[in-house]
Amino acid sequence: VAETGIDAWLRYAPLTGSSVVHSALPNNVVVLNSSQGSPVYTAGQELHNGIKSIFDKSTRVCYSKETKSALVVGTVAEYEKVYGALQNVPELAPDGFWLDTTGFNIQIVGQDERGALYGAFEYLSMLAQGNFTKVAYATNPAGNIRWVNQWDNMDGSIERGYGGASIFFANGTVVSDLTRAAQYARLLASVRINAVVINNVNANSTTLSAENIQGVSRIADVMRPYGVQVGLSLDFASPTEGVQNPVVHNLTTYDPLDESVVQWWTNITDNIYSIIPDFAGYLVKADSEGQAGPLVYNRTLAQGANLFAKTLEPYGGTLMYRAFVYNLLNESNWTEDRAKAAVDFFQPLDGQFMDNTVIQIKYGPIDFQVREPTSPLFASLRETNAAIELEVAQEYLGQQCHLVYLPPLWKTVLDFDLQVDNESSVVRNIISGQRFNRPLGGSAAVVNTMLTNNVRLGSNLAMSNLYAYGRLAWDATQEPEPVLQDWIRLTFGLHPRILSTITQMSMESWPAYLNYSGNLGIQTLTDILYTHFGPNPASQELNGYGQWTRADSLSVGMDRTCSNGTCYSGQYPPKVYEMYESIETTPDDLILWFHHVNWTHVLHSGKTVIQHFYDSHYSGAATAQTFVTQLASLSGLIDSERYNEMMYRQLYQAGHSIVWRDSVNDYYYNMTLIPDDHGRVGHH
Ligand code: GCW
Repeated sequence: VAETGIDAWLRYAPLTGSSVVHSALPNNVVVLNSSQGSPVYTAGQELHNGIKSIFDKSTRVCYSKETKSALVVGTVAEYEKVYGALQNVPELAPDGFWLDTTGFNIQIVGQDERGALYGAFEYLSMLAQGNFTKVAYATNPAGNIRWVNQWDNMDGSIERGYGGASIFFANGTVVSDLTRAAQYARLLASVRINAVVINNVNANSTTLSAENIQGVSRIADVMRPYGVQVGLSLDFASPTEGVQNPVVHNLTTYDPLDESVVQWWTNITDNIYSIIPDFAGYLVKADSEGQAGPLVYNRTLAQGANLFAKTLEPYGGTLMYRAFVYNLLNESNWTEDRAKAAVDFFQPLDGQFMDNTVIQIKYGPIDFQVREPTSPLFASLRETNAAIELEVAQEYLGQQCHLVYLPPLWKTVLDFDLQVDNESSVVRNIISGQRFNRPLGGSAAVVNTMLTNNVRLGSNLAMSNLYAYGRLAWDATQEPEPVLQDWIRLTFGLHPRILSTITQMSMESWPAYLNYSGNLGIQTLTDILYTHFGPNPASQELNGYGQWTRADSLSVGMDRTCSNGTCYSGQYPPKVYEMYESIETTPDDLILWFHHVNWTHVLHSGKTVIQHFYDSHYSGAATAQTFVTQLASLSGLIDSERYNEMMYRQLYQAGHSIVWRDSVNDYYYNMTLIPDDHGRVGHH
């Protein structure tokens, strides 16, 4: 029982009434040319174990050609060596695979070993969902970067505190029991994530000690069988911080153009690759929120990035360099705007980054808010690789105490057309590398995996976000709802009431959270000074963080127009700029992001801004109340361990949504003294 649920969506629960299908499945699994511990070997084990678990059917796993009908898994090269040329298989990209269940043998063939493993997981996902249709198709990833970022600290804590204890680190070193790390890699591989950056972007140079690199190598060892590579976040100032590693000695500078600094990082990178030959690369947060960086030495961000990219290049390693760079600002200046920072810093450097470098861009220009416009930086880098940064960890979005299924939010950005040069420039086609013909690109997501205490991400329902993240990183054209429904069936079984209920709750959850937190593009209105949890609209103002709403008794919103404001709108290509510059064509849901208006301004919807606030806070909180009754309708259909954990959180969300509703409504009522048309606000 202690392990219940660690398998998350890989439970492979027994399917009842499937004996017909069971006997139609081959008795043999043929695993082509695999050594123990390789992804293809893992694929064979997964197929054997999954089929055993779903159908109670024992297959025989063998490692050479079978004359009897078999489930054959391997790479294209091995398959063709053993069985001859594959027919009708479209071109496969790295990590892509071909799945054909129509013939004498079931073919699961990867372009590489990782692709073969992904194909095995895909086939098992079909079987586990009771989907026995005959299929024959190839699938390739939309981007080669499909990474997750852990914000784990060396002391075992996780950035911002709510994520529980790290599964990688404790007391300054890598933990000795890496069972959880391996289980995590298995989950990630099943949704085709190919790398994990294991330490916080607010990095600590002690990660680079000889002892810790050995520890990182042990993590890489347990993840390798799943085709998941390991990467590290770097502290830019490491050369001056006394790193305990005989390959380097302490310097008095970390200037990226200083020869001794270049040598320092070269030694570190060489050392890492000598121990971890398939190391993924580095992630760097520099010159941001107190982190050191090249600007300290008047060097450009590109010069800072290239310092690392050069050392990685001989090994095929990737540098992810974060665009999250901004300065504290002065609120009394009407035209200062943190939202402009990323383009201001990075656009002038377009073309100066090396080809193994990817600029990792948060989806919106501020910081993982409940709704933001698409970061204009995606339109500004044409000669530089780009990836989107999402956040599974729900930092500002209820921290997994609230159900918020995030893909509908992510899709507002992934599907947004930036119309660069008046040509279709949808974000998902920019990050895939397709739009600007870039060699690298993709997605990264911040994940606070808490695989301890028998609860993942601290919440069973929150796991849908990790699952869907992987699915969308592979193919962002997919819709949030069918992806969610795969997850529901894999996690909770095939009962139709479970499917419809959890679908409805999840699909209603982001709009509900949006409604009872920050509407109309005003941002989340959560506390931004301390906890990033719970309502605190006042915290947006009177500080340099630049998340201002500029609310007063008469009016609200950031004027980001070029005609009268910060001219953030001017960072978009012409068509998008025109839409946001004009109040007439700005959609209601971003009106306060782009315009400063009276509280009595009438929206396209016909409501005033203040009445929209009052109403949506009531309707959002009302929806959250229904999550309790919806979930209650599943009592007895889900094991009590998971049901109780979910109900505990839904009761919390129901109560906390009312706290949100009343805090925000009262705050603005007290500020404006404008009565609610329905008489609910301001009378208690
Ligand atoms: O939102 C902010 C968080 C920081 C985080 C930072 C970042 C890792 O408050 O905790 O630091 O974003 O993304 O770098």
